[in-house]
Amino acid sequence: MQFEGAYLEDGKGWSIWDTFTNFPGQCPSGVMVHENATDTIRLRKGNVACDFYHLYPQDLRLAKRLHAKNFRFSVAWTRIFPKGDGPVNQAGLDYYSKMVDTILELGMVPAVTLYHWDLPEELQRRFGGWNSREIVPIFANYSATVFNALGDRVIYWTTINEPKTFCWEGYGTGMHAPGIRDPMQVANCSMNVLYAHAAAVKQFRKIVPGGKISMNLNAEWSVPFDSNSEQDQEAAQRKQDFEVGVYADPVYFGQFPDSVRARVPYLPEIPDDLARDLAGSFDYFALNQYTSSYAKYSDGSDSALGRCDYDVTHTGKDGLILGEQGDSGWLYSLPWGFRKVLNYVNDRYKPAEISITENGFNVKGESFMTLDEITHDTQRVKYFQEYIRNAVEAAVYDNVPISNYHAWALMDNFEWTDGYSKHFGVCYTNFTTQERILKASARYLANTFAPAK
Ligand code: PNW
Repeated sequence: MQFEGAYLEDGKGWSIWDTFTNFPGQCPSGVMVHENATDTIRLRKGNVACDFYHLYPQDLRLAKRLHAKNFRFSVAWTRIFPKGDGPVNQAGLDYYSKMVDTILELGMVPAVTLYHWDLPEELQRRFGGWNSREIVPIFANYSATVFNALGDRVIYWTTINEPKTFCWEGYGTGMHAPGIRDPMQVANCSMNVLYAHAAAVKQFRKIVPGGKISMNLNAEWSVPFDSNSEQDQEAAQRKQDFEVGVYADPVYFGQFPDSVRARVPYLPEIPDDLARDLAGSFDYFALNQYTSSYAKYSDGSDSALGRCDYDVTHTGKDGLILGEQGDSGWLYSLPWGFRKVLNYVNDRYKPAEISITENGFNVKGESFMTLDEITHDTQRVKYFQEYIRNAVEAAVYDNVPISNYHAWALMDNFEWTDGYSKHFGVCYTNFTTQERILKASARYLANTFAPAK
């Protein structure tokens, strides 16, 4: 969705993000994608985006030129099953098969994500998408179809990207597609994500015996607002429980965290059969890490899965701001927070390996800058420099088993509800000409990951 465009080509079906962007304000929440340019109709939508669908051979060469060793992409469910299930669209499978071949020919390692939020619209209409258990066998069937098509060449897989983000924003706040505001549906979504992951992994073991699979979880580091306050310390842990623990604890420990069970009465327990299926279903831990925040105790009348009994703030007790601010309201650069999160995940879950599947930054005010200013992205260079150093320190001094690092993102792309107003690329994308122009951060990563001479 964020890169491909070609939203109706070669048999692709309609996704909930196609609806959200092409019918602005018509979802239940009434939320509209941000428009920041003159050509607002085109820019609100992901219909064209980076046109990666057509331009991927040159974009993959670009990644290779920047010394990328790994290339992560997601499969659009609607290209494989235009209506979510039913007849398979061979053109979609062929497309991703060629993509994998191209990545391998260039000597890079592909990592495939099956679900990065673009649910087939038909499944949302038929039974409410992730709100219904009906999604589980349908997701497993879609996954099996892709495993069969690419499993002979792809080792690294993830089923679902950032369930916390899309369950909460899609079904809780309505800020993302399908634009629903119902805390109950956040709980259903989270539960169904776990069932769907477990069902997909069962297929995976049969079809791709040598492969490795996981789920991409996003984790912030959480600093107690007042380090002397026990309540704030507990709030910081609670934030990890609600954001990471909801998905990782059932996999590693067979149950939701206690703090979550105590506070979300309408969240069911993990039944034994699900716990059994989830056990061992993360061959590695796929971590998306961007930011950190202060956690502060609040008596939380807002008792939903997305946020509970804690407040998040970016300004600390003495007015101290936690790291340098990015362009997105939630994004603050706290390099040592990265090392903390890596250690937190390693200590709590003891994964065999951690693959960093996303890490990146947007520069404050970038969409209002001249091209010259954009390409001199000192703040982003500094972010990568310090974050990568902290990952290396985690690996070397703390013995955290980090196996891969994927920067987010190769180029500016469609940033969900922020449309084209927020830029995470290390290459600038000209959305009119589809030209990619290297920013300093692209050269920085290229130098950092260049093979030793
Ligand atoms: C991720 N947070 O979302 C998504 O996986 C990407 O699709 C997206 O483009 C990228 O990060 C940048 O936003 C996140 O609050 C959303 O920490 C929120 C957070 C982290 C990642």
